[in-house]
Amino acid sequence: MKQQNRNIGIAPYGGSAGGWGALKAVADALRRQMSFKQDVIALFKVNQPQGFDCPGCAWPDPRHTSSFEFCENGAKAVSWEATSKRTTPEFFAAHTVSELWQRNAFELEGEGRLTHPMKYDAASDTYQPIAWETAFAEIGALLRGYDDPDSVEFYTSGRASNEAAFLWQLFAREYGTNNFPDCSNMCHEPTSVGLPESIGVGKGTIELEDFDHCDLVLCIGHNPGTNHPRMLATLREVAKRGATIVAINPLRERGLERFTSPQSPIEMLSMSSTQLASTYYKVRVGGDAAMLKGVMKILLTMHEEALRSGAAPVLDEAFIDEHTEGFAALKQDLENTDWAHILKVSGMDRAEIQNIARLYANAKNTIICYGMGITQHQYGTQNVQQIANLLLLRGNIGRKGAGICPLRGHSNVQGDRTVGITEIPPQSLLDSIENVFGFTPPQKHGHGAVAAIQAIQQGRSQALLCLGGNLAEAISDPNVTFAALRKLDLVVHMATKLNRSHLLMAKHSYLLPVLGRTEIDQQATGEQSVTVEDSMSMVHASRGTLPPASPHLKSEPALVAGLAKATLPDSRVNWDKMIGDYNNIRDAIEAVFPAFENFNQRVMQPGGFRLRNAASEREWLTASGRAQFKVMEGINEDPRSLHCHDLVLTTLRSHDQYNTTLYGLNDRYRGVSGRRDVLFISADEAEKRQLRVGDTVNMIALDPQGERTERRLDNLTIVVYDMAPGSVAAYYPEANVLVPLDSHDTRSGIPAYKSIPVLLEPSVATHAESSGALR
Ligand SMILES: Nc1nc2c(c(=O)[nH]1)N[C@H]1C(S)=C(S)[C@@H](COP(=O)(O)OP(=O)(O)OC[C@H]3O[C@@H](n4cnc5c(=O)[nH]c(N)nc54)[C@H](O)[C@@H]3O)O[C@H]1N2
Ligand SMILES: Nc1nc2c(c(=O)[nH]1)N[C@H]1C(S)=C(S)[C@@H](COP(=O)(O)OP(=O)(O)OC[C@H]3O[C@@H](n4cnc5c(=O)[nH]c(N)nc54)[C@H](O)[C@@H]3O)O[C@H]1N2
Ligand SMILES: [Mo]
Repeated sequence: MKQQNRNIGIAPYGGSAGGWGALKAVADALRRQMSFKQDVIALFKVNQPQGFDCPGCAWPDPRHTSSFEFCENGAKAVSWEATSKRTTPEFFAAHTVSELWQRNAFELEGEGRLTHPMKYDAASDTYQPIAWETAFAEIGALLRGYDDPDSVEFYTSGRASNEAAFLWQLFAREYGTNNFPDCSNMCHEPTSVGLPESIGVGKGTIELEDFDHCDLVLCIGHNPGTNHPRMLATLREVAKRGATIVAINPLRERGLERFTSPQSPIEMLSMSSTQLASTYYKVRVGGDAAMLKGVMKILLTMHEEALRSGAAPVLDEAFIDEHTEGFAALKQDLENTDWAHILKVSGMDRAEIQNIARLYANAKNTIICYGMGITQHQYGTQNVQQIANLLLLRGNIGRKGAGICPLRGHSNVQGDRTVGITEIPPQSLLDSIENVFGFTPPQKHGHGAVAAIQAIQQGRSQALLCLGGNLAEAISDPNVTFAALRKLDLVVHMATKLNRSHLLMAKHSYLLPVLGRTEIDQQATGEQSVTVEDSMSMVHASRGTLPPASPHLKSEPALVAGLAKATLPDSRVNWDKMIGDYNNIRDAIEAVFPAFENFNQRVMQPGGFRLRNAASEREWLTASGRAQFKVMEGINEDPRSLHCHDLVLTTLRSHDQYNTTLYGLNDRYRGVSGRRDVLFISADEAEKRQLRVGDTVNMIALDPQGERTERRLDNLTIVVYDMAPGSVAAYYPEANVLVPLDSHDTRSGIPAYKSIPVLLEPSVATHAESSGALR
């Protein structure tokens, strides 16, 4: 059973996050992608008051950014977009779509920026150039030909600016549908659904400055060293101030432990680092609600003891009385939850949970940050609401230095929602659109991402228009999804680079190239800016500085307007006026959404402005006007975890990846290089199965009853990693084959990408003679 060299590229990483390794990675990325002159200009303008918003992540910029904020993965995102490589008509002529299908994501996007509008020709199995006007006319005619507007899906990925997204929803609603599948449905939908019920707004409540005033930051289920690297600078300040950071994550992530700031000459030259999290708790995958309930259960006990002994109360009773409802029900639920379950499902010791509760009880101001480790579960919405409960117990919402901080994904995913990308539009939005534009938008709720794929699969939807993204690869169940998309009548992709979604051919398929954030957007009245909203409700302008990758590109707003004009000859919207000067789009946004009062004026201030967030002022926009303690439904925890399948798989991003975009094959901080075919497992779990680093296994998905399914991922190489019991981890999107389309949160519809019960079997390569599961 000996292995030959299967452990190549696997070696523990001993350094801190950031530091020289990050600088080297940037230099490598730049060398591969762009010419020197461009990179200096482009990077210098990232997240500067006059520059463009970094397409990397939605972490906010310090107010009035004066110095260049270095970020490795931001630099990779910029250089990936500003590359000098091109995917031209000649390239498409030389390669059939079937041939391109054989390439991996890295190779497809690695060809560089799309340069011309293209249309698929089935006879030659190639994409061929088409004139913009012809493409618009053909797509418009097809869209006009469908009897039911609800058979068309309008997908949005979160890079679209406020201006593009606003026009997109206006076009779709005038066309007659609320079908808005978007990347948010796969990302922070549990936040958008759960938080309005709890605190009346579906967003985070803090501002960046709150980190200057907190005593405790709990980081649950997010990996900032990779996904929000600029957050490390904030955490570093928090740690240096002596405030406490606690990480709760099944995997030990270097970015939460130690950081060498490239901005600090001392740390760089002395090769030293700042310790971030003081304590690191390895919760079992899917065990967060159990852990949170355990913490709250202890707080209740501590509170009662304090009252008995005359010590200071642990819960903020005045806040609970004045501002909340549902405390009695929560208390009841916590009393009914037994410790055996909590410990089994969370995979933690009672002492660990007690320690978190103590830290929390002793902190005056607490911020809880969370990411996909919380949301992408069958019970994602309830997970989010348990976090809100914990904060409400000590009045930690709506005051300085305290609050909830969902780490948003794409750089404008939050803004897209704010300006109307939602399949469940509130009546106020529909009324506003009618008042401002004079057409009656559809009332019927539309499809989110999973529902859209299901509608396509069942033949109820026949057209899919994608404003960016890579829906087919991002969503669960690629086998079902790929087959479904190939049955479409019409597919239109608006994109910067070639990806797998573009190779799933419908009867009529168009691939239309767009300007990226980094590029100059020239319209009738001159160069235009767009706007974006970050994770903390700050809206600011973004203006590209580089010449467009090709003279044939259209900006996203102009492209959407072109489609709308060709589809809706009697449109009530003056599309040309909107496009001629984006100030007109912003005026329209302001007319529809009163929160954008004086939009054009306020967004020109350096750093932009903050959208009002009622919960941060303790105004609760819930039905009763109070914040709500929400009890988690059903039995106490995620019933799937409660079965306590031996192993639950979570799917992760590597350090060299932006969602489905692969910049490279390394995952530096987790000690993996040059490969992605790995499975992370703890030493104990590996030992139990007699597995060692470099062994290969096949992974089979189980159904909720624990029965084997047909879904499998073969020949994964074992990486023994410091992580929670009962948990394994593999990379997204490769592991999406293990997630059935109907495995999602019933409340928000988010696919359960991070709680997949699995079993391991020896792969033939390693254990030819043995069979049977490695339970
Ligand atoms: N460079 C880069 N930046 C990005 C992205 C990118 O791909 N690359 N993607 C962007 C997008 S769209 C998003 S949504 C964000 C994503 O940012 P994150 O939320 O950080 O995303 P993930 O990598 O999916 O994983 C999050 C963390 O959750 C942990 N985790 C997994 N399962 C569980 C669990 O059950 N419980 C707990 N407590 N933790 C768990 C994992 O170990 C991992 O550390 O980043 C954005 N920024
Ligand atoms: N298993 C598993 N699956 C997941 C996740 C997970 O953690 N695990 N995470 C989920 C999450 S959080 C998200 S957000 C989704 C991501 O889903 P998407 O947002 O659909 O996917 P991306 O990979 O970000 O899209 C990349 C493509 O966007 C296009 N693009 C890049 N920049 C621009 C631009 O400026 N304009 C336009 N028009 N196009 C552009 C390029 O063509 C590129 O190929 O995936 C989800 N899927
Ligand atoms: Mo995301």
